[in-house]
Amino acid sequence: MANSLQQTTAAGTERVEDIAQFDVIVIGAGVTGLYSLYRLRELGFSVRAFEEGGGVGGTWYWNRYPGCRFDSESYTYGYSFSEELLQEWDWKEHYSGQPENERYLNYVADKFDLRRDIRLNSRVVSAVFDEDENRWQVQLEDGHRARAQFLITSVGILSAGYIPDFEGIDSFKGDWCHTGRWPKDGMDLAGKRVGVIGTGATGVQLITEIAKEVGHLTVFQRTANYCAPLRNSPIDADEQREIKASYPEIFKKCMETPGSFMHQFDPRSAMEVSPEERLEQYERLWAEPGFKKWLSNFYDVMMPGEANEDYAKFVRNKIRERVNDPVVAEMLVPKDHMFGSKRLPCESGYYEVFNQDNVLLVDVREAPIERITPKGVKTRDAEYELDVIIFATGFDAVTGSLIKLDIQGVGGQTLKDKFADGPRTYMGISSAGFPNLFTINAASVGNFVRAAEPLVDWVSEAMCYVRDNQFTRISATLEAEDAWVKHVAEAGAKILRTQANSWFVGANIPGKARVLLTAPDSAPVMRAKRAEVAANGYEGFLLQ
Ligand code: NA7
Repeated sequence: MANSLQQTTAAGTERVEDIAQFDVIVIGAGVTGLYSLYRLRELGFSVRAFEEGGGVGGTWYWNRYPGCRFDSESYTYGYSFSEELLQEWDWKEHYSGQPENERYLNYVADKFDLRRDIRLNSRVVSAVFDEDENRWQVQLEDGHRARAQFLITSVGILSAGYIPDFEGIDSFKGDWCHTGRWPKDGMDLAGKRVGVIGTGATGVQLITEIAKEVGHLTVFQRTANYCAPLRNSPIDADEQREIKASYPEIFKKCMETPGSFMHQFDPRSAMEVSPEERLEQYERLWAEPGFKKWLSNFYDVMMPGEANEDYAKFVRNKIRERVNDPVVAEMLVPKDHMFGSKRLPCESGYYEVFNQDNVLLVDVREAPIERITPKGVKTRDAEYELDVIIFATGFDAVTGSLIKLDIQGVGGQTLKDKFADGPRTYMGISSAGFPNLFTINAASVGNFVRAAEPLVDWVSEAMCYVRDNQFTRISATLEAEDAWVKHVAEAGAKILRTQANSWFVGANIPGKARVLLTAPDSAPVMRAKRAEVAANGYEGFLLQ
């Protein structure tokens, strides 16, 4: 019996029939997991969600570091499936903060009575496909098991935290943490000597906020980022009414754009217009909130080439204008990667932090961190004494959280082995040899909720198709998978996101294969492709 699970375990012999059985197991109760649970239940599936955290919310449960907030407009980030929910929920700020976002997802869980099918504090340690029964068996850290025909990994793309393998972390006498595991009770930073390693979107938000209370702040920066003002503000009563009245238009706009954000590119090239007109547009958009600065700008600002470099120069000068010390300013000006090739942090006073007397910027590209000592951080050039170290060092994106699940498919093949040279999937969703597994976290593109809803709808319909046609298995064919992997490499090579060393291509993790981890195509193209696949009887999938 190849790979079938005889239930002789360390705990004794357990009959398969005694293990909890479901139609679908969903791993993760964040934005995508909650909607998967809702949708699949509506379609008559029995579902159980396992969530590692002590509460629902995923990203918005774990990332409770000071300053954590949306960088896309709050009202584009909510679920669209319930008009009642849309009308009931008042987003308080244009770019809502983590506490409110976590409250929102808890509100959704309560409103739709999702909690009864969610098991919290449930870390999945393995998922094994039983080839005889065509069912996945999921094992939790606490010994609990469950079986289901389908398995959905709603584990997020940025959830496996990464801390560089610095020697000596355990010898540090002060407190330390990774931003993605910020303690629920907070960290006591007031008046302390705090060091932050990392200046990505997370570091930028965190540094700006904690600079208000720490005694002294040392920022260890390896790569300067292009950051732009977020310009957040509260939503007043008139705006609230307007937002609630225009949800259909807001969502329609989002669905038409490449990343499902509500901003449309200007169809003109930056290089087609006069320098004066170009600058006028750059300045006008710079004064606006959020992503408009680049997503409503000339279309070629976000493509490798002359327009991109022209805009990069504009942003570099904006940074220089805000920092008093010209030497520090030059350290904060990015020069080694194209504008937009890394995710662009939005900030609310980040650059002014470096004008404070109690803030020190340390260039750890010039003098890398050698180790953590009992007293603090030792770089090639100096030792920095600290009471607290915060690792804002990012995530093992997309595949990291999948590999941690120890997923074993047909013939005992592990997803870890299969993904050794980068993800091998068809459209991010399915991988040959892993039947009835939907790697939904690897298939999202752009604004998360806008991407998640149609994706979950598609996967749910695929499951209905399997159920209604009495199939037992669905998985990508090897041919479809090969073609998709080739497409990701070829199309991916041409886009901005693959041009820098970032989590988009796994380049932030030493030893990880350098491959675009998401689809290279826009959200509308991906939705159209999935619709075509379904219309053609799930072309590219093997149905058994
Ligand atoms: P990011 O964007 O991956 O940023 C991680 C930061 O940590 C970045 O500045 C890294 O420098 C730095 N880092 C990583 N390893 C080291 C070592 N060994 N030494 C010094 N500095 C290091 O993660 P975030 O959490 O900020 O953002 C992730 C996403 O969350 C973001 O894109 C948004 O979509 C939300 P590097 O740039 O690699 O030189």
